[in-house]
Amino acid sequence: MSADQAKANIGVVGLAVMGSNLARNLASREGNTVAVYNRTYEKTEHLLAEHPEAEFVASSTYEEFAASLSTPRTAIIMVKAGRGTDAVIDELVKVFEPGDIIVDGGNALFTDTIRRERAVRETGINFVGAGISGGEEGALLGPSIMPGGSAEAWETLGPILKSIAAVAEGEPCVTHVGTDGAGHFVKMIHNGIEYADMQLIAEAYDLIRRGTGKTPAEIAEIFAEWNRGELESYLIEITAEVLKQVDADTQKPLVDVILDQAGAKGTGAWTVQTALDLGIPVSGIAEAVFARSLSSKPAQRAAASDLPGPSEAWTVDDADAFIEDVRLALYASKIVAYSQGFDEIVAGAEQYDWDIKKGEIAKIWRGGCIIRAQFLNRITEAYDEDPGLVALLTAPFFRSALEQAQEAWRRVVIAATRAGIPSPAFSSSLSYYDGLRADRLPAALVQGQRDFFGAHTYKRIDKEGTFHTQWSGDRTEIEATDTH
Ligand code: NBP
Repeated sequence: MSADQAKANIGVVGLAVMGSNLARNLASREGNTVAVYNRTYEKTEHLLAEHPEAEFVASSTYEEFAASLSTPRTAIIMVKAGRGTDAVIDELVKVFEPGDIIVDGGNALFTDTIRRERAVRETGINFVGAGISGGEEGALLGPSIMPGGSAEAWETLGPILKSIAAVAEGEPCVTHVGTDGAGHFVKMIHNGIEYADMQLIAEAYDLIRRGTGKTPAEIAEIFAEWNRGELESYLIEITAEVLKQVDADTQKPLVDVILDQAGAKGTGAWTVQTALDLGIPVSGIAEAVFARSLSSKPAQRAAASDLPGPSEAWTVDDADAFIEDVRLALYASKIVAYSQGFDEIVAGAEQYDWDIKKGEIAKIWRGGCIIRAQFLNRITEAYDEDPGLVALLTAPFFRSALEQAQEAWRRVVIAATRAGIPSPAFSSSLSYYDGLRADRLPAALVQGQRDFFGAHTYKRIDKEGTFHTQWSGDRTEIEATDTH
């Protein structure tokens, strides 16, 4: 940076695909001058050469970078999550001053963000963990942004983030989610729901293809049609594009040439691990994570490939009716995935003492992120009508959607089971729905078993208190308090 360059009002550290696009997005907004820094300076030079119009203020050291920013300094870190983030924070803390703001826009685990926020706060510097969704296109044109951190930091940061966020129905897709790790927590849940949504769409495609014999290009048309209805969403839209694609080398549908082993970067697994700790059943998300794991076990799949399946071949009698059933099953299972995701948000907010507005979260996911969908408006309405809603799927709108879909949903799961077609997300979502609505669950028997082998006690439906049966001998029941 030369001495005569203007001071920048915002900085970006980390100029790989996300950081450079976010820096360009910031630079394109009125009134912003953007300072940039990358560990490997060649990347900075490359960005400057490619985008002179952005008028970046570049630095090759952290000291220069800090000096290039007006105070209070604000810098967004966009580096590989984990050790890279810690390394950059350590450097920034040395050159920043109390009142400055460090934002981590990477995909950090929320518990790391809680730890980092606590440590940085001791220096008087504000630390904000902000989930940023939407991939490289979102970073450039407008992402959905989920910032945590203090209310004081949000005051400075809010206007800047609002200026670069996606806009949905006239509203910027950013809100102050809650303190410390709340933003990264909500981003994690976003990604978990994304896993479930993608798996459900994949199952729908597989069932239609195998049940009706339609080609990927024909199924692309079906998805394009669905995208004009209640399933309208980015993921349905891009699914139609992917299915339409023909491989230039083989002239086959590209989807038939792609190796059927799905990768994962870990945020889906975090969602499930956290849900296990919080005791929240996110079965749709978990099955989506496990389906990717199963797909990526070629040795086991090869060894099991000659295990028997159903003896009869399967085709559906009425293709149009079956496709409509699959659409309804997809919609119902999607409602379950979102309901489970929001359950986890509620449990996380309770556990970590965050005041998270569920309706606001659904609103900021309407644009700029991978799970953007029409459907999110219905979620906002549901929480606006009843902020204490105990389960999203019981809200009037979703209740009636499930009522309309449930028979079709069952037909699809039955057909898939008979035909030996894996549909883990469809079927686990239906089981969850049936479990939740059941008058009585076999959990009573589980309690009996637990009491039998471990004297874990049980409660009764007809009396207050805690009980234990003496399973050997005369099998009498005693109030558990008497056993102590
Ligand atoms: P990467 O995750 O590939 O990280 C590369 C960047 O990290 C480079 O700038 C690299 O500097 C820097 N870096 C590393 Br690696 N270790 C460092 C260290 N010890 N000190 C300083 N810098 C270090 O970049 P990305 O794909 O642009 O993603 C950035 C963040 O955004 C990640 O946390 C990612 O999870 C998140 N995110 C990505 C997407 C997406 O679609 N890609 C979407 C949403 C969020 P170098 O040039 O010197 O190696």
